[in-house]
Amino acid sequence: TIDYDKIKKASAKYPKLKEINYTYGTAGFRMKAEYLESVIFRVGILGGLRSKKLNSKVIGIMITASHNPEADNGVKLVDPSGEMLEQQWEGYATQLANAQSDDDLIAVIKSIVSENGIDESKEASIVYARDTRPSGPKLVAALEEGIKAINVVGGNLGVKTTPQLHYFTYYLNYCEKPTEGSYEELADKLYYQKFAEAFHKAVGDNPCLSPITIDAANGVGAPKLKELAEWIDKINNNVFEVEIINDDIKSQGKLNFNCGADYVKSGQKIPTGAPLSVGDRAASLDGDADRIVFYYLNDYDGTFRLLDGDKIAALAAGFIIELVKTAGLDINVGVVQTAYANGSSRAYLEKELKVPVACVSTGVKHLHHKAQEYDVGVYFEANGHGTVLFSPNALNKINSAEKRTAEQEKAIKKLQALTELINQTVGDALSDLLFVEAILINRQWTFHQWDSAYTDLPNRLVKVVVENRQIFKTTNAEQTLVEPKGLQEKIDKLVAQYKDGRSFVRPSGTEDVVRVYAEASTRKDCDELAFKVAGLVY
Ligand code: 16G
Ligand code: ZN
Repeated sequence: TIDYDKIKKASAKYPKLKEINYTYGTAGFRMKAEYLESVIFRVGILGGLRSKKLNSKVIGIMITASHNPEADNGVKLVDPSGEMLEQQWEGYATQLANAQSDDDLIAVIKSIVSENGIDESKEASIVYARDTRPSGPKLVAALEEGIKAINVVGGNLGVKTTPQLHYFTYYLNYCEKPTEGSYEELADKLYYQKFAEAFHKAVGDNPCLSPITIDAANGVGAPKLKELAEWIDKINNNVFEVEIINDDIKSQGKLNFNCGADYVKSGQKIPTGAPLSVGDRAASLDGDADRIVFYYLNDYDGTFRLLDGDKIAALAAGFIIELVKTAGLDINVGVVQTAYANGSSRAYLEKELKVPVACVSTGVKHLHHKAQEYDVGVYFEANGHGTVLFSPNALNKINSAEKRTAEQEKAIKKLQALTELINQTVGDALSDLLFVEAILINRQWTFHQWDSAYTDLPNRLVKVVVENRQIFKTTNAEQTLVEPKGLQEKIDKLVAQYKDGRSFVRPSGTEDVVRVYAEASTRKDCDELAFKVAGLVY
């Protein structure tokens, strides 16, 4: 049961910083690490309440600030299925974090208990992990105090990628509960085994491609990918050759610094420490290994070519649609994007692949939920976060399909392998890497061949610092401003002056800025449009 006195006493050690107003946003709580101790203590309590509410199912908690600077940190909760915390509970998280005193905190807990009819006597359990940030251990200690205060069983997974935590949370709830071994080791072992085996199945006996260089952003992806690659090699060491760079997780100040997926995507340039030559294949992970973007140098002029989330979606959708057709299955495939998806990628998906495309608001949970509406939902944000969801209906059809010809049988087996190779709980850089590699191996494609499906329109993303970003209100998946009044009409007028012009303005969910996105048929036009729209906003 819940011992409120115990919570109150424990909470006294983690007083809320008076002047800060916390918000559980798109990526959980995220800020300078020194402001987070009280918040993370309270998140431990919230995890306990959530687990009690859901009949003792295991809740996951991840301590990470992803691609943000090393001095930042953050925390998010993961629901039993491995998905993001349910929206209503984000509000509870914010309320708990902002309770000013220990008494206020108790009052908020009691109100959550009564609003949800929570049975206080229910058992509860939580598993938690952190990335490689130096502030991690101290924050884990605060989390453990919170977990203890509400009398919950906690399983420390140690240092893990965010998607590993999601997957293990799902595993504990929906697969066979392991009876021996430490959770910390199992969360690695079960993960490596699953994805290594699925990779071999998906690759079949196709010849392997040239080595790939992975920039691990000096984060947790480095040691995890190294071990995963060893598991793959143990089965057959002739299939996948990876060289990991930016793998220094010991030195301070290196995490995400001038490297990683976010650096490469936003700057459209090569990370430091990556001497890339024409003919090389490379990719960058972010600090918690849930995003990946690929790149190479064009062989005729040596220019940098980015294969971002849009390109991954096109590759994945194209291959899956082909397999579904060959297999003769009645399964619908859909793609979900955000407004940041390049206009050319959407045109390619709709016109060439003839696949329905939905556009939703920024943030993984929006994409994930929309993707669940299709038999097979492919979702990727342009920044490299995404996955493919196979509905129970699709899995059923794939697993029970009649195999009339050898060709059909092959296609069905391949589809089965793909369903196992993609981490369906959340976008996962390591699983996505293997997924992309497996498709390229099956197709025997170079990066250039993959890239040639369509050409991105020149695009520009700029940040505008404004006095109050809350006054910017959007609709239509963030593509249209409803407030401030009149601004959208002005943007529309500007956009109309440029060939293939498109531009939208939205308040950031993670930074105190407004973002302006623009694309147009030429670099010059696109930059001019972005500049002019930013001028309207400022
Ligand atoms: C968060 C989101 C990411 C999104 C980004 C946009 C999750 C887990 N992460 O990092 O998907 O692309 O925010 O940031 O949902 P912005 O609102 O500052 O543009
Ligand atoms: Zn991340």
